[in-house]
Amino acid sequence: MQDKPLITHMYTADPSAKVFQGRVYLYPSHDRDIDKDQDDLGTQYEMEDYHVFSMDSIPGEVVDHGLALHVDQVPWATKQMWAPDAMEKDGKYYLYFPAKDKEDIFRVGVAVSDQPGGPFKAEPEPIKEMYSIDPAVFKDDDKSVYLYSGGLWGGQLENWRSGSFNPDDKEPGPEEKALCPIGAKLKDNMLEVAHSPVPIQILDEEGNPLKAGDEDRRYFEDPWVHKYKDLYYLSYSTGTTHYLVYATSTNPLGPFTYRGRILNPVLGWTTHHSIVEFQNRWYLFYHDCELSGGINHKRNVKVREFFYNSDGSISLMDP
Ligand code: FUB
Repeated sequence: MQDKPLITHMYTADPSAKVFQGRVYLYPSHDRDIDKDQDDLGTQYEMEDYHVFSMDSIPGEVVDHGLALHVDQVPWATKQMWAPDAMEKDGKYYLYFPAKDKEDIFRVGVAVSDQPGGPFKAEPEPIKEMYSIDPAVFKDDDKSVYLYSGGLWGGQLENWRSGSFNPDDKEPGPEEKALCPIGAKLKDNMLEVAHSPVPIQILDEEGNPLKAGDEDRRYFEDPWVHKYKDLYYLSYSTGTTHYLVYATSTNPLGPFTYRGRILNPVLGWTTHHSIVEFQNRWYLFYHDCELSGGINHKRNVKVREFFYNSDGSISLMDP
């Protein structure tokens, strides 16, 4: 049976799912219903605000909690409020989001609320040392929280190869080591990283780093970390080849070993997801462009239950 769009009164994408207060909360991008030419830098993704959604069961009614944060409420940001994620600590909720600053550089910001549905109040400055797009937050069993980010092309990950932002830094050549997402533990205040972000290495089955030319497997964007039976899973999008794939590790900051594909390409260029356990079942949230008939910047989120194999592997799904 084909999955159905979960939200139909607006376009939504990049669904980060988290369980708070017994409900599953969705933190998606809010795609705008505007006409735009497409380019490789993603200027068509001109989003300017976030709405948060929640459900008490899957399937179930999806509640729209209204405007959670608008770019005009973020002192340092100017445009492109792309894929966010959220985390709870001590009864407060933290929304992590990327946006371009006044110099057109993607930074990662954080905004705080007393409620998982918002509204959120943005910190005056972006998180120091974090950069690029697609922040994802993972809380380990010992309550340590890790923040990941990174996306190629419009996400500017390759522009940081020399250690600071340089628009002339390019992707590595096909035989060179692929670029990796970055990750860092957060301080207890949830507003700062506890150390400089490190590259999250992704290795092949022989222990060699994936190469940039290995486009079926190498990292492009959309990092997501979850834990299943003591193993950490890093899942991500391969971008140009449009797969969702995963790698596993015994450490939340890696190195991870590539394991396989999770989802075949969807209708639309981007593929972006999250994985969450809710009411003792595991779900994959993802998006496609069904509602718009395939317009890349007008997407809709979907959900699918999945099952682990006995060896902890995840079988390939078709959208
Ligand atoms: O929604 C804008 C961008 O498209 C996201 O940041 C990427 O992951 C891709 O889904």
